[in-house]
Amino acid sequence: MVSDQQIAEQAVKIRRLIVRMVHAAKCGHPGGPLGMADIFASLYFDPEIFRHNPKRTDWPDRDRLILSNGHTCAVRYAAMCASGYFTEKEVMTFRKLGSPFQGHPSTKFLPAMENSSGSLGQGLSTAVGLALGRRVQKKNYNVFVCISDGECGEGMTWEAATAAVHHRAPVIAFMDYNGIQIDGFTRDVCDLGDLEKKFGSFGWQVETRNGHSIPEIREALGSAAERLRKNPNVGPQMVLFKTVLGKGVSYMENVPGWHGKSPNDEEFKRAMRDLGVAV
Ligand SMILES: Cc1ncc(C[n+]2csc(CCOP(=O)(O)OP(=O)(O)O)c2C)c(N)n1
Repeated sequence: MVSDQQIAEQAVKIRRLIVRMVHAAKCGHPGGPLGMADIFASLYFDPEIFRHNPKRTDWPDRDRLILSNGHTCAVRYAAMCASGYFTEKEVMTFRKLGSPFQGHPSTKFLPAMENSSGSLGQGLSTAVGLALGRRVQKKNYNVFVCISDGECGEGMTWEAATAAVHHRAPVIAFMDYNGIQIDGFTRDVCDLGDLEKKFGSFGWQVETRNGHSIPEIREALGSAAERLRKNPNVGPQMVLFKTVLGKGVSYMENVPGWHGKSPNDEEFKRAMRDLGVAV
């Protein structure tokens, strides 16, 4: 079985690659991806959570992962690269004209993505539909969806949250709950209130976890995955992961400005040093 330490090491590799990709592109979103590196490392490297095969992206029984907050795709590309889907040379074309690794993912250019995204708020609906499809097909693959706190400002998120409960959709949602969105702290832009209570009152099974504790991430996602694999009728599951935007790069941590800009050359060197690379 893969150890927490091995997953933590993958998370560091993923963070280094995110910083290299966004720096090379001279644009992009480093903050959210760095904040979710521990979660994505756990997903892609713990087979008890997420069943996937880098060599067979069209495997019918694979678990599905919908990325709703598409601007954070650097973390998914980097995690997929680390687990053998792509080479570093390929993902380093991130955001370049003609690259499959667009700044917002597109299934047209990269069929290994399960959804195209960038327009926020849609992913939960997509995932609920896929989860209902799983039940119709009588399959036991799981449907995961990554959403963000900023997306709770989109009405469609709440329409999907209602429908998921009504249909007892076998869906596992997890949130990048960093308290930051494009215009600043969520409490200042549009306070979200108590999201655990809100989703709970809709009828979701909700828990709040530390999104930087590998054991907590594995426990939360692993137990949700097991519950839904065994019984597709237990209803929708939500894990709110408390994360720090920019985690791992000292000057980016919890600074809203790093939602969507590229480090300059000096900042790039500082970031890589923070991540243990001598530059
Ligand atoms: C429908 C829609 N409205 C607005 C935007 C512009 N937008 C891009 S990112 C963002 C903030 C999203 O918040 P969050 O995902 O929590 O940001 P992060 O934690 O990654 O900083 C917004 C409003 C968008 N992409 N789609």
